[in-house]
Amino acid sequence: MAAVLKRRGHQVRLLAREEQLMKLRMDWDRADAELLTLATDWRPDIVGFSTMTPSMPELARLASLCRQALGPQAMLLAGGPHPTALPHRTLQECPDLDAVALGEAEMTVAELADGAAPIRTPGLVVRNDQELTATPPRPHVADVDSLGPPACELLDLKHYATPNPWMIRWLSFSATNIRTSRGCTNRCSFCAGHLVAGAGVRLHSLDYVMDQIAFATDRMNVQAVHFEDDTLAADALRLAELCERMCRAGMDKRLVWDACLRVDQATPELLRTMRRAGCIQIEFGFESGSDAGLAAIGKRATAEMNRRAVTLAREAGLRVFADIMVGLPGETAAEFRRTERFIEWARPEVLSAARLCPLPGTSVYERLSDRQRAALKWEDFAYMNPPAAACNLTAMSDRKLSSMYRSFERRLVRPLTWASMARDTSDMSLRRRLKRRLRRFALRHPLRAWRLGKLTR
Ligand code: B12
Ligand code: SF4
Repeated sequence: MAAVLKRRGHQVRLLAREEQLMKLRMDWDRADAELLTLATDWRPDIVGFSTMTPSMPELARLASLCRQALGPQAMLLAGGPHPTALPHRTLQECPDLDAVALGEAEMTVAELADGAAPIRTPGLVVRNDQELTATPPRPHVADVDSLGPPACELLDLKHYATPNPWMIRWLSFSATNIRTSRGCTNRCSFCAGHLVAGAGVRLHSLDYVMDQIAFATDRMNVQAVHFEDDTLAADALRLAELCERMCRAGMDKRLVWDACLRVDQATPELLRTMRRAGCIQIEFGFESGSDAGLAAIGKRATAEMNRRAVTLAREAGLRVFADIMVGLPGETAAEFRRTERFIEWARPEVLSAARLCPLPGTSVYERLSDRQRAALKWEDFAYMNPPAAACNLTAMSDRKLSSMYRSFERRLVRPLTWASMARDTSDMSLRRRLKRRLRRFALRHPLRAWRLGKLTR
């Protein structure tokens, strides 16, 4: 959105709230003060908030702060998957917002910034006095290259290129993310990806992708790239061609990378080609080790296909990143145990296990009763907070599900994660950083270090 606005001659500032809070060591008051200073010094005509479900209460608070600072003239607008799913409710919960953009909004914000009246701009729900009015839907941008490269220059690139174990999970590389397509080949019942991307997959050209890779290596100087596509292998031939072009450009020697694949897309040839081009890890949305569980979420995969994908990835020399979803609709204790056995067998280098959250706009959400919907609290949609007991969709009691989930975390998720982190030999790995800190401590306080050593021996 920022890139499109800039190309049309508008001035844009980006405030990445997470980056800001990290830099301010989570001092929320200072972060708010910075936001207010930016708003009052710069006095934007439009303030846009990008939000996901857990940050909805925060959106209402920040919109109110901006309204107080900017008065009624500024247009306050929100977008993202959550407002797209529930535009009217978003406007009711955030009384300071003027409008909500639905779906992809590069062209919507561009037209608004050019001066179009909101009520005549497709892709919005607009607050009009006391009424909420939906404008006609906006079609998806067919040629995604036409939007241009992201306006990375608006971000503090050094901050993002600092080595960290989150981008290529549990390997501390300096890394950035690149998206080569929009959309997915499937529509799982818990996934909200289609709300913004729509049906099907739209691909960036390989020239565009290679330019992004060159930006990552030459301008950001990173060691690794995380391809952020829902699935990088939506078109297997194109992915093989991308790998070939990366090898020809010498990127296989300069970069390592990882990507998401669906298990049905894993073939020995494709995985080997990816490995040759510098791929080190594949993220698979296995979700469950049981056929019934996979069918319940419309995954279009089986437990056998999950096992086959693990075997093929290992044979190609790739690390396995397993996404697991616990609390699937109708899940029984026996099915949960099948998932545990699958993980015990696969022993993935990365295991991300989450409890299913009924995200607005997904078929899981649509199937909730009014009582269950009323029990939802948006802040509970973050990983750290378990969803409300009323939203337990399994065949187990909430107590049983919670205790099985806790034991799964204790027995498998944490040990596998610690083992993976301990194996990270990169320069910024947790182990090395800890050793460096201990060495520094021992140099400064030799007596205390000696005593500590005696105690821990
Ligand atoms: C990359 C990613 C992340 C990254 C970066 C997030 C980010 N800020 O972009 C990280 C890892 C941090 C992340 C975290 C989370 N994510 Co995430 N993530 C994604 C992913 C894979 C790609 C997002 C993307 O780049 N899309 C491509 C661009 C073009 O689309 P977009 O970002 O949606 O933006 C367009 C529109 O939404 C709209 N728009 C967006 N913002 C704004 C703002 C304004 C003013 C306007 C007008 C329009 C507008 O216009 C944009 C351009 O077309 C999506 C899956 C997907 N396919 O989208 C999930 C997804 C967005 N994530 C999801 C979730 C649930 C989460 C978490 C809540 C998980 C958790 N439980 O902790 C956290 C929340 C983090 C937070 N800060 O709130 C859900 C969102 C569902 C929802 N209802 O909110 C998705 C859809 C995946 C899913 N499970 O279905 N995520
Ligand atoms: S395969 Fe992955 S990205 Fe595609 S719909 Fe399912 S969960 Fe979403």
